[in-house]
Parts: sequence; C-alpha cells; structure tokens
Amino acid sequence: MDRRVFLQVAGASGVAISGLSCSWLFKKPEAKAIFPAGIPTTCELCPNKCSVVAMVEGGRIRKLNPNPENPKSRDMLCARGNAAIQQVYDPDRLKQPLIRAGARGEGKWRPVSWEEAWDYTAKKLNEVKEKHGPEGTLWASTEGFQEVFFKNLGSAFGSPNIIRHPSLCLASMNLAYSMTFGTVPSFDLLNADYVIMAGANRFESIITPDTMDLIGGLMERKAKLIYLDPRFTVTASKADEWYPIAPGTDLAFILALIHVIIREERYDRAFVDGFTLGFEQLVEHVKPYTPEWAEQETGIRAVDIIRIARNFAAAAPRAVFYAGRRSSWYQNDFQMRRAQAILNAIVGNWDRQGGMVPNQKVPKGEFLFMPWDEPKAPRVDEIEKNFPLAAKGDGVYLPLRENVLSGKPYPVKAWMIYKQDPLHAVPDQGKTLKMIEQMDFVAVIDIAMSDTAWYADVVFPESHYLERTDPIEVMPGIWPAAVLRQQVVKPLHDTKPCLEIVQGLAKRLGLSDYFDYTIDQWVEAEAKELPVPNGLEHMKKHGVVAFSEPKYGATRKADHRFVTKSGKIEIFSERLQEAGQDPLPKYSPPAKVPSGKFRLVLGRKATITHAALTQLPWLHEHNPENSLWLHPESADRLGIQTGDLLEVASSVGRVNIKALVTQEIRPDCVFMLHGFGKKSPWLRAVHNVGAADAVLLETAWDKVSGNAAMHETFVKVAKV
Ligand SMILES: Nc1nc2c(c(=O)[nH]1)N[C@H]1C(S)=C(S)[C@@H](COP(=O)(O)OP(=O)(O)OC[C@H]3O[C@@H](n4cnc5c(=O)[nH]c(N)nc54)[C@H](O)[C@@H]3O)O[C@H]1N2
Ligand SMILES: Nc1nc2c(c(=O)[nH]1)N[C@H]1C(S)=C(S)[C@@H](COP(=O)(O)OP(=O)(O)OC[C@H]3O[C@@H](n4cnc5c(=O)[nH]c(N)nc54)[C@H](O)[C@@H]3O)O[C@H]1N2
Ligand code: SF4
Ligand SMILES: [Mo]
Repeated sequence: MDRRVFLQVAGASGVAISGLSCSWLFKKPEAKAIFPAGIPTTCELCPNKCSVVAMVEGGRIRKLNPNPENPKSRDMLCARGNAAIQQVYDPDRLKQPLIRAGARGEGKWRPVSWEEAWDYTAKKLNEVKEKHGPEGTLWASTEGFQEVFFKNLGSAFGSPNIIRHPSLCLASMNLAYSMTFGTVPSFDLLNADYVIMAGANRFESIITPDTMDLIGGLMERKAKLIYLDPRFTVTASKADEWYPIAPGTDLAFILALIHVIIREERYDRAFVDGFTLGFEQLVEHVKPYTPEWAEQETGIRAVDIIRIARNFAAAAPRAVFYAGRRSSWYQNDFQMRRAQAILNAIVGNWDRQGGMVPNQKVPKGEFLFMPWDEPKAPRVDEIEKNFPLAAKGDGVYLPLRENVLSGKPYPVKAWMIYKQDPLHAVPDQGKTLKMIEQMDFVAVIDIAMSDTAWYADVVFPESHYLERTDPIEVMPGIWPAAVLRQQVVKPLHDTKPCLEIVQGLAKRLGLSDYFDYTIDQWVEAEAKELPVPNGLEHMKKHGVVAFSEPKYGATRKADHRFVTKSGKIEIFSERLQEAGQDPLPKYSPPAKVPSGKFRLVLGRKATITHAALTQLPWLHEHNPENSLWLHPESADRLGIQTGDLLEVASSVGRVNIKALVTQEIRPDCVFMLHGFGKKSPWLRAVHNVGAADAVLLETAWDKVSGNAAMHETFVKVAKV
C-alpha cells in the first residue's frame, strides 16, 4: 500500500504508528524475535489487552513497543497504549492509602499505613454485616486481569451483590447472540467482502483485531463497508456508503433487509433448513416490514435498502452485519441485536471464512482455591425475577441503583469498588451521588484519584499494570491468544496489586483461607496447561501463546448441537416466549424528539478510554476539552456559533459546555465526548474542564437484558 495513504488512515483513526512497518495491517502475524532487552507484558488501558514489549533502561520504562507475536493485537499498540508510561510517572497518581478526613467530596485526606486502611475497612464492612447481613455490601468492578480476586472477596464475604460493567456496555448484544447461536461469535473482517456496521465506530472505538482487519479489508481487498450512524465518524469517512440513520430505528432497517432477502429468495436455503429453527414464523413476521415502510422510519431510501439487501446476500457467506460492542443504546436494544443475528443466520455466513465465526480458546490451567458457601440472600437488583434471561453474575446496574436507593428489597450500606468509576460510567451522576451519600461506607481501589475515589471514605492505590504480575488471561476469538501480564518495573510508590490488597482485607475478615496463595503460584498453575512446552517460561519470554491459523466450519456438521434449547440456531425463540418477551424481534418506534430538544448520543475517540486517560499529557494534547456537536441548522436557529458557551439541560441535570457547530451530526441530535467535567482536582488537566455526559443521562434500560439505554435522553440547548 502507498505509505502516504497508510499514514492518512493511521492518523485519522488515531492508531499510533509504532515502528516503520505496517505489517499489522493485513499480514498474518509472525513469530518475530522480540527486541532483546524488552520485557513482554499486556496493556491494561482498554479491554483489548494488546501485547506489549516494555523497554527498560536503568529501572525506568523508556518506551513501549507492540509485540508482533499476538495475532489479536497484531503488531499494533495504539496511542493510549503508548501513553501508559505517563500513568506510571504521573505526579498526580495515587501513591499511598488514604482515609477521608473531611466531609465526603471535600477533598481532605489523611495518608495512612496499609494496616490502618485495611483495619478501618474491615471494621466498617463487619459493622454493615452485623446490621444488615453480608448482602448489605455491594462489590462493583470492571474487567481487568486481577478483577477475579476482588469479586472472590465479595463472594467469600457472603454477598450476592457483585455488579460488573456489562450492563453498562454490551449485555444486550451478548444476550441476543447467545439466545440465537448459543454463543457470541467474532466477525471475520479480515476476509469479509461486504460489511454493514451500525454505530460500531471501529476506527475510533478500537477493537483488536477488528480495527486492523477492517482497514486491511477496505484498502487491500476493496471490501465494501456500509455504515449507519447519526454522526459522521472516522469510520463513516472510510465507508463506501454512510447513512445518518434516524436514531433508534436500526431495527426497522434490519427487518426490511430480512424482508427483501426472503421475498427475493436470496437466503441460504440449505443452511436455513439444516441448522435453524423458526424460519417459517420469520417469513410471516417480516411481511409488513417492507423497504418502503422502513424508509419512513429510518430516513434511508427504499431503493438503497433493497440494493444493500441484494448486495449483502450476493456477497454471503463473506458478508456480515457486524454486531458492534457497546450496545447500551435504547430500550429495545436486545431485539435490535437479535434481528442482526437472524439476518446473519439466514444468509448462512455462520462459521465460514469472511463470515461470523464461533470463538476459539487457547486452553490454560486453573489454580484451585478453597470454595466458599453460596450467599444466602437473593441479589438486590432482583435480576432473577425481572431479567430471568440475563447474565446473573454480572448483575443489572441501573435497576440495582434504583433498589439500593429505595432500600428495597433490603438495605445495602457498604460499597466496594474496583477499577470502575461509577460517577461517570453510570447514567445520572446526581443519582449515583445520592447512592454514595446513603452508604455507611465506600472504598475504591484505583490507580488514579477518579471522581468516585474523590467521594470515597478509603482509597486503596493499586500498583500500575507495568508494576505488577497478573493472572494469565485467555482472549477468545478467530485468532485466540493467552497472554501474561508480568511486572516490568518495581512499584514506584507505596502501592500494591489487587491480590495483596484483597489478602490484607481477607486476613482481617477471617477469610484468609480462601486467598492463601501468591500470584506466582496462581500463574504457574495456569501456565501448566498451556499448549506449549514449558508454558511458564514461554510466557515470560514471549508474553503470549496463540494458534497460528483460524479454524472454520467445525460447527457446520449435521450433528452439531448449538447451545440453545432446541440445539439449533433459534430464529424463533421459545425461551423468549416463555419469559414473556417477543420470540421474534418486533419493531416499536423510538420516542419522538420533543420540539425544541435534541437527542444526546454517545461515542468515543481513539485517544480516550471511557472516562479515563484524558489527563495524560500525550492524550490530553489531542483532547484538551470536550464540546457539544451541533448541526449548523440547529445552531443558526438558536443563534449559536462554535466556541459559544452553552447550557445543556436534561430532566436530571445541567452542564455548561462549548459549542462545536458541525455538519457531521444530524440536526436532531447532539453529541459530546465522555471523560471531561471531572470533579477530582487530582485529575488536573480535566478538572472542571468541559462537561460530563453522565450528569445529563437519564435512567432507562433494555427490557430483556437490563442493559442501560444511554441514547434515550433529550436535552435542551441554549447559549449562556
Ligand atoms: N456516559 C457514558 N457512560 C458510559 C459509557 C459512555 O460512553 N458514556 N460507556 C460504557 C461502557 S461501554 C463501559 S465498558 C463502561 C466503562 O466504565 P468504567 O470501567 O468505569 O470506565 P473507565 O472510565 O475506564 O474507568 C475505569 C477506572 O479504572 C481505573 N483504572 C485503570 N486501570 C486500573 C488498574 O490497573 N487498576 C485499578 N484498580 N484501577 C484502574 C481508572 O483510573 C478509572 O478510574 O462505561 C459505560 N458507561
Ligand atoms: N479508543 C477507544 N476504543 C475503545 C474504547 C474506548 O473507550 N476508547 N472502549 C472499548 C469499549 S469498552 C467498547 S464497549 C467499545 C465501544 O465501541 P462501539 O461499539 O463502536 O460504540 P461507541 O464508540 O460508543 O459508538 C457508538 C456509535 O453509535 C452511534 N449511534 C448512536 N445512536 C445510534 C443509532 O440509533 N443508530 C446507529 N446506527 N448509530 C447510533 C453514535 O453516534 C456512536 O458513533 O469500544 C472499545 N474500544
Ligand atoms: S487498543 Fe490501545 S489501549 Fe487498548 S489494549 Fe491495545 S494498546 Fe492498549
Ligand atoms: Mo464497553
């Protein structure tokens, strides 16, 4: 490829160009020798977990390079991955345990010894347990290699209330694909010829290897990308066709594609007959969903819908309707993702090259620890009763907050938080603050003074990922890998890895027996069953174990049983019907934008992870402040120009933010980046800079999965 073109692409997507080679773009990964002095480890700055080689000189990390041996991350380390160095040497990072000295949020802290922080936390947890039982404690966390120890402490303590990030992120997508195929597959973008993406912003919201595979497919093989998004994202700019679809109407678009494919008999009849259940019901179900009807809903012309349906079916099996990842969009999100899954199923792209492929896993061993008794109380979020199909272990965040605030079914008075910032990640910051206020005790384990940490009673500083060894993690996929995160430098400050923080607490809570192992013993047990000789040595030297070739077709054998009730791919779902939900995805239009208001939509940028990282200098340079995207028509009507200070108000909160007048958004929507308007003065660069979207977002959730619905908020915009 022309190097100039590559640089443009890499620049636009914010993917840092590390080294001079662009081999990660399309080539198969090679087992190249790692730079001699490097220490292989695994990035922790977003969920992708790319393989890194850290260059250390005189005890200081000088540079982070990508590790080409990992086929998931290829030879790529993004801008954020590179900036991890600045987290380690951040003068404002957490350096020792802290106990609150003034009122919550006042910012008066007393640096304390680990013993004091552990003693105090254990005392508070025991007080809550005495009054309310162990279920009076809540344990909240986001994915990370040491998250397992934190969750285990909550369970060993006897609490059923472990709440994780999926119900703010991808719960509806996961559930929809699982209910259809019995598993959540990957999408073979390296080999697909025709890709439809609805609001999956792959060139800004980086997912490995999808981001690299997609750009490779588009540039190298001239694959087609059809992209739907109310915003003109970087992904839209690389697409062959972009449709600024009316927000919340993707389901109408997909149902119309299915309608055309069935009406014109363009589906894969042999696959449908052999592997699926409920096609006849689908035929009847989609009859009313014509392209002309969908045009009225989506704003996409019927002729375009028909053409896309034909091209999609013609390109199958090398055609995919890509699932996306963050599916915390609308209250019918689960049904929209179910329709995607069904569309993919009927063109027979299942388990084919260039199609939708069930994940492979690299096997690893497990460390066997002493099991604890099952908690006696039911979960406070009442997931079993209200969301019987949802993933029980992850919980449902918004219904949980409602129940904690009302004290029903029982009081929850202590909140332990690991690697999560609920004040920004959970819609309606005001309500989350109320939830903090009604707690007797809040403790946060973080690497930085996040806003949630700022409102806590105790802050435990975890060692940075480059300062610790974590469990081996299996990354399932078409190109599966197992990766090790190993210590690169000694902790710079008085910090500890999560396991040691947990062990200090366990000792004081009488739970030591459940945690009587070291990280080295844990990793050793895992490494024993890796499919390479001398697994542990291999991991320490290479950082990764991976299979060299993808496998296709193993689940396309006549006797294959899918992990569904019927053993088939379920187009029609009896389990949904039994649970009182639509067994086939039914369309209902989104709420209309009230006059004088806008729909607030969310998204990302390649140089920010969620609400974090905006304070790191290399990244802050690219993102000094967020602003409110507003279409010129709307701006003219309100007399607003770029740079004007605005007041943006929803039914739950108001913020001030500068305007960015741009054609890159529909006139009925506004958009702002996540990660600004921080309350914590320790996040110096973004403290009171820009605004936090979580202040404006209202409480709404998807009916089947309980996933947060974050695009259902309408806001009023006015010049200050
Ligand atoms: N308004 C709004 N809300 C959202 C989203 C959105 O786009 N907009 N996105 C949603 C999605 S998709 C997701 S996945 C969630 C993510 O929600 P969160 O997991 O809360 O996301 P982050 O903002 O990355 O916050 C992670 C916290 O972990 C800390 N941290 C980072 N590394 C470490 C570590 O090694 N150890 C410890 N102990 N702490 C660490 C960071 O300093 C930060 O405080 O948010 C969801 N909520
Ligand atoms: N750089 C970076 N990469 C990341 C992350 C990060 O924080 N930063 N986070 C990671 C995580 S945890 C996740 S979950 C993924 C998220 O990655 P994605 O799944 O791609 O989700 P978002 O980036 O939130 O983008 C959602 C897009 O949907 C559009 N949209 C809004 N409403 C509609 C609608 O009704 N229809 C359609 N078609 N589009 C709509 C929005 O304008 C936005 O561009 O990214 C991952 N990768
Ligand atoms: S995509 Fe970037 S931030 Fe995420 S794991 Fe990879 S290098 Fe780290
Ligand atoms: Mo996410």
